Amino acid sequence: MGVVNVTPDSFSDGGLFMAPADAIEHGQRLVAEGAAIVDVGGESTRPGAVAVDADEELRRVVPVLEGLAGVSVSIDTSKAAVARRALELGAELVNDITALRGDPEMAAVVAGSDAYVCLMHMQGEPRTMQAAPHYDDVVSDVLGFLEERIAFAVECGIREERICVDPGIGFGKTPDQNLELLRRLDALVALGRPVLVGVSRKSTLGTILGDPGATTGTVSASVGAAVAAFERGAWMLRVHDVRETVEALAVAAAVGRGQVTV
Ligand code: HH2
Repeated sequence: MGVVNVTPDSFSDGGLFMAPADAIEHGQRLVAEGAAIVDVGGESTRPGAVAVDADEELRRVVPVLEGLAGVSVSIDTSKAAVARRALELGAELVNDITALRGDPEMAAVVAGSDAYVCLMHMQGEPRTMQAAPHYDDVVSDVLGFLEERIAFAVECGIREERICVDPGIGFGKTPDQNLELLRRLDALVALGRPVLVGVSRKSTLGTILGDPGATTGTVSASVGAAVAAFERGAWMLRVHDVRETVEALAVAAAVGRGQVTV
């Protein structure tokens, strides 16, 4: 999954793709580099980010979704109005970092479509989530949350085979908690739903490399994390640097098979 952030303030690429033409070209490039789907988002969720309203989010993403007609697209939003419009424009997946908790109408919008949905774990909300994250056991807590959100989604009429889950790396978690979630990803895989992991360029990677105040991580560190997640059963990786990740995963997969070709 390649990331297309149509935002002025995303943590690693804010402002680079605010012009629709630039965002569209970027999305097409990510597909050419091997992305199976591109995740278009109009609101940053980095720690401390300022919320935007639905009109502004629509203004940012609609021209990009129109320009990416024919490309597999996911919409990164927690607003039902944005998801509804994106689905009309052909989006195949609703990537909701609030796991259907942010907008009371979101579950019905997804249920009324044929779309896939990604349910992500987040403790707190973006503005304050990194203040003092606390868990009894981060893996069991995230697992319990995702089980509850899957049950809620199914109750709302979303078919279980349309649901994927995400541990929400960096969303209300310390670097050690993020690493524990990646290390024990098999516990999430055991839920029986595909697991999406987004660790690309995140600050935990910079912390591992020795900068306690890091706000981002390098491309190489992101690729290392993607391979580690893949080896522990991640089904999709949400990444900014598609070519590098696809090449690394192709090698990791070939080693897993013991054969060059499938
Ligand atoms: N991470 C970000 C945004 N959306 N969605 C899922 N499912 N999983 C993630 O880990 C995830 C996500 C944050 O990354 P980015 O979009 O690059 O930054 P920002 O939120 O600042 O726009």
